[in-house]
Amino acid sequence: MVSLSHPQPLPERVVLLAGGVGGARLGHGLQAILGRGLTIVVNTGDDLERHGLLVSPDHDTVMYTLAGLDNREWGWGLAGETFANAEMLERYGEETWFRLGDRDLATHVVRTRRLRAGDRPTEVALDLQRALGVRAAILPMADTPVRTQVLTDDGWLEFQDYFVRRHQAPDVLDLRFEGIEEATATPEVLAAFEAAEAIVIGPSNPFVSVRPILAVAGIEAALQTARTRGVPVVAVSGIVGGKAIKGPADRMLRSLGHEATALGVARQYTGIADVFVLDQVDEALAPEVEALGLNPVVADTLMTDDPARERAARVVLEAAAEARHVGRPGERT
Ligand code: FO1
Repeated sequence: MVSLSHPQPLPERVVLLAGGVGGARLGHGLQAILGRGLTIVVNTGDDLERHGLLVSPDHDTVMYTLAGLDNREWGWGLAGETFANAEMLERYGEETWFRLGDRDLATHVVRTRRLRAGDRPTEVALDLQRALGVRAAILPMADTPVRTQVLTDDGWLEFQDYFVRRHQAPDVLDLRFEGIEEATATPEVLAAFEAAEAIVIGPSNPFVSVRPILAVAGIEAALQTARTRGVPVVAVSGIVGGKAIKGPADRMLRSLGHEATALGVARQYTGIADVFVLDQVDEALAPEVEALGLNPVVADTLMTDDPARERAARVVLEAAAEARHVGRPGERT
């Protein structure tokens, strides 16, 4: 058990691995404390093309959240969004099951124009973020396309077809990341890991948000190299009381043969994380998390509003500071 007895100086340069909503909320709390010291490596496996435009849902969810523009009701998209364009697209017979709001559309128009002009996705992403006043850096996990697909009884489905169009109804029996063989960590991602004083794995889905990031050539190696340098890796459970805060992670854990608990998530991070933050409702699981070789930290992890986001972020940073202090990380587990 990590005792938060005497406060250690908090890490100032932090890398957060994030998927959608859960990772975005923790990132928002971390940015409030770290500002430009925060770099978020975001999953791009959920990306898709709609109406000829490239949409990057996890990146955009994180960007809007860190810009303070996020739609708090849905967890994705923009606050105050309207859908006049979607209504017109429907009149033309376009499929609008993946609904692009009028303001959100500007993001995809600018992104697509610049990609067609030959700009790198990372440069485009950083410019979009700066325009919205985001202080952290949100880096795509790779600059080449990766597309997550899930195997169901209806065969292999593109991620958003499964997630949105079919409302996550089918059980997920397997995963694959199309294009992952060609994907390599960008110079910006590698530089962020080299400079990191702590690495955080957000409360995102371990399979479709975190695993694609770690599958990009060079990223898991960069994480492990940082660990041997004494940089702690702190993972946060997205499963609380056996339920996913948002999305299908609990069902996916079960359908992929794991237990849908914080312990089931912790098992995904053995050999990767040094500390595992679980919610107070799951306190009884702490000894079993410790038995996996992860230092359990029990805290209130529900990020219902901005102060809660910052509180959760501070817990994570204090746990990292403590872990770095006791020289825990880097021990070959
Ligand atoms: N989620 C939905 O459930 N329905 C939608 O129509 C939808 C549209 C959408 C448009 C842009 C965007 O960035 C995200 C959008 N999402 C929608 C959420 C998205 O499917 C998820 O946030 C991520 O892919 C999961 O991390």
